[in-house]
Amino acid sequence: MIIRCTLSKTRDQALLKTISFMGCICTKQRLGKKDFEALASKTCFNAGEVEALHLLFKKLSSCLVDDGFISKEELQLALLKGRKKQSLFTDRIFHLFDLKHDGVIEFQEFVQSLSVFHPSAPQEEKALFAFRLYDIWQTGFIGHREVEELIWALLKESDLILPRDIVDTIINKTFQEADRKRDGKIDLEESKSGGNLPLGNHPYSRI
Ligand SMILES: [Ca+2]
Ligand SMILES: [Ca+2]
Repeated sequence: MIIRCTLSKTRDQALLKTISFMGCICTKQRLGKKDFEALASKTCFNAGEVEALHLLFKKLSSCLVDDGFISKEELQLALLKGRKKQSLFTDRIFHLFDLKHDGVIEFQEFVQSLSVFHPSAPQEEKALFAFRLYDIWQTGFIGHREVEELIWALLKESDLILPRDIVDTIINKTFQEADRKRDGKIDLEESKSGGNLPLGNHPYSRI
């Protein structure tokens, strides 16, 4: 009996290993020049840049589990210089990059999302990204509390220490400039028409 159980366990482990290996093969995309060109045509990058992003993607998506996808934990490791911890800012970035909302970032989502940070990306796209980043509770507008939470998270992750009154000044200035209707919240329309939301020099812009 003991021998049978052991044999069965070994067989199951071997089967699991095979399945997981097959899973890796199935999910990892083998991309060629045409794929890079196709993605380039939908984004602000050229085919060479998409190919370079593919190398970066392979590195990021394999840092914990080499499965062809970037998990939230892998994004955290990339953005937070190897520190594995929960972070509001990374959560928001992951949420925005995971366009299909299936819990992982695939290569197409990675390239499409990073395209927003390209210098030639339309200002409207940049404003929409920043708006969705700050609209933490997805209410369709941004309140003081959301800007405050995100700025503190951003500062913490960048190892920057700023006194509270300076952070308050940043928030107040943001609202003075963006909240044109003076109702204490920033909607998408206000955000698009030039209300710059503070993003700072967070490492996400350098990945
Ligand atoms: Ca992975
Ligand atoms: Ca996804």
